[in-house]
Amino acid sequence: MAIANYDEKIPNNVDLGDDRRLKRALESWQPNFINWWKQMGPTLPTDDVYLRTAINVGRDGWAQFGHVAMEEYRWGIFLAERDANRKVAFGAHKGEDAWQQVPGEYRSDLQRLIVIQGDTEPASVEQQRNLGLSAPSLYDLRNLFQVNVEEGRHLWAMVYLLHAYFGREGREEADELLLRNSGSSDSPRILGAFNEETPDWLSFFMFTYFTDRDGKYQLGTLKESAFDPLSRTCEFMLKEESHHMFVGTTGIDRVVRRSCEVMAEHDTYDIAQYGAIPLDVIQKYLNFHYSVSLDLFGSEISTNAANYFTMGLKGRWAEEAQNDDHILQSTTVSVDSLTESGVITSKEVSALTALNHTLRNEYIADCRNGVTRWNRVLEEFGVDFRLRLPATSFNRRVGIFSPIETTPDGEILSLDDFNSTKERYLPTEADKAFVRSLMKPVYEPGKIASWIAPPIKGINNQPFDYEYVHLA
Ligand code: BYC
Ligand code: FE
Ligand code: FE
Repeated sequence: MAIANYDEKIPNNVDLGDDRRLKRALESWQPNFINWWKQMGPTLPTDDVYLRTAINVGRDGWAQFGHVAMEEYRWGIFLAERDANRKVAFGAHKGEDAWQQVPGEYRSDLQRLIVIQGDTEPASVEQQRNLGLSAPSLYDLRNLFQVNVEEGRHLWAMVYLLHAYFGREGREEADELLLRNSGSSDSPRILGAFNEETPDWLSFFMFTYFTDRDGKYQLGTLKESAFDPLSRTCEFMLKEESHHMFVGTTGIDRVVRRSCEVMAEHDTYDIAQYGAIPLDVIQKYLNFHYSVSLDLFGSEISTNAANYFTMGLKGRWAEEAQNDDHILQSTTVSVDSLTESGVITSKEVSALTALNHTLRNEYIADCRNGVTRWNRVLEEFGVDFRLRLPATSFNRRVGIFSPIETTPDGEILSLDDFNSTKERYLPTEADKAFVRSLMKPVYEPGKIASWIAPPIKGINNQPFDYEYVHLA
């Protein structure tokens, strides 16, 4: 197992020291990254944070914990170990050796996928930059910063590929990744969800639950890529990703739990007055974040997706576990569709063009697990309310449902009816202002804000009242 080399300016397990040109190119990108981090990264000044840093790519002991100044975090390049016998598992090149270089004919498509993936990583750091100012506890503050530094490392992962395999164009794209900004009117981030705001911690937990989970599924498909360096880098990113989703799952769990406690204490659903978040507001936030995350899967029927698969660039979730020919030229599946008169139905299409839809279904099934878990908290407290995922047709901007509006139950509404009732389904300005009003920072070790329950345990066996962050 290659141990990461930490003597280098850029920690890595890719023998960067042996490639002077590449090393120099990345070292000249590095100050731009640091500059971006200072301009667009976390705004709360800190001395140090109890962070996990990747040190090894194996199963055990891959990370080490310690207090570090965030600007000195060792963002590095780590690829999962190479399997010299790896074969392409799907598409037209199925059975051939995995590629160590980029085939010329696929260069621009592959570069595009890597740029889109890379663009989301710094976008999320930008979206979350002000959250440190209102953290509910030092434990949560530390988790936010952990997510932020790792998303920064995921940007490094994509920039490494662009620099190492895509020549001058790749280097230009790497520069551009630091120039687009979330929510910017003249140079926004590429995908819709990454230009939305994450102005409060309820949004942050929803984002890490629903949007980071799109990351899990997209990285899972890129991990199958015939282009081996992409596959290996995604495999390692997925390891870090599970903590991001843990933050989301447990974050929402703790919000729901606290709301239940306050409801039980005062025997009412009307808990805003007691500084807790009403369940219907939580549901509206869920509706929003889930629907914009569904948009990240692209159109249900996509020739891009079919081509990526056939070319071998992007596989399916758990490709090798799929029980078919892995070529899909003659397979059909049923996908959602709309009739001419706008009625929701389904139709049979080629499995190849439906790959976005198929992946989205895997994602939806995974999302249900969180909802089930949060509903167990409601059950535990004897509360009748249940959280649920809205219909796939609800609040969509991408894909077949984008021309219509529906209720969360999937009932079609006219645009007027939707606009006049949407305050029941989506966070209103008043809801957002209320949630923001609760976001008072709590920086004392062991203390927690009124609207969220403490975690069951701390990070890396430290207690909840550990000094996870030292403020400047
Ligand atoms: N917003 O055939 P279509 C993560 C574009 S998250 C704006 O429907 P396709 C993370 C599309 O580009 C994971 N534009 O879709 C999470 C195309 O444009 P062109 C990110 C959109 O191509 C939290 C056109 O519409 N990784 O890691 O099959 C924190 C028609 O495209 C959107 C990836 O997404 C949208 N939502 O699929 C931090 C993986 N959707 O080519 C990080 C790489 C579509 O006509 N990307 N368009 O100009 C992909 O695999 C695909 O590009 C997509 C779209 C799945 C995104
Ligand atoms: Fe990421
Ligand atoms: Fe993430």
